[in-house]
Amino acid sequence: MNDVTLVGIIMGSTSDWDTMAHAADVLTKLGVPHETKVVSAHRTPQRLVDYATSAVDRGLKVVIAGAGGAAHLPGMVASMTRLPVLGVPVESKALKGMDSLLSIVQMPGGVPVGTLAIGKAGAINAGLLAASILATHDEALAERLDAWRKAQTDSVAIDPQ
Ligand code: RP5
Repeated sequence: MNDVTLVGIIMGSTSDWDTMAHAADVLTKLGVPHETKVVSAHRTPQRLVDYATSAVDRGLKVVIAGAGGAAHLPGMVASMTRLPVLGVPVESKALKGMDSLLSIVQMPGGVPVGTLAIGKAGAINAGLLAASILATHDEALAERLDAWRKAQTDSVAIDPQ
């Protein structure tokens, strides 16, 4: 995409991509310029600092951060930028993502992370929520989002079988 990147989708590992790809897919469908990067809070801490502290100056408007296990990535990013940070708990093998969820959702008051559901649903909704935030100041995007929701509504069968 040639337009200025508005949403940064970051994740702690390449193993998170299968989940976080759903956020990217939603943003692609809605025509929202975005980027995807691996930024690990514990394996690449300097990359995390550089990403979070440069996000505003680079023109990003929303950050979506997905991580699993002791998922401190969203909270650490939020501590270093005033941009809205949406956290996606990635499903972990050992605890099915409950560890990721509790790590992300229980931010002490003062540094918010908007936490979504565990896994695919959370990634999809993070993409939609990022688009909703941007649509408050982008009428064309608001119309695309309305159309997306209408198509979803129209696709729901009334007959269960
Ligand atoms: C976290 O640890 C990542 O977000 C990932 O969900 C989890 C496992 O990472 P890998 O060991 O698969 O790289 O940092």
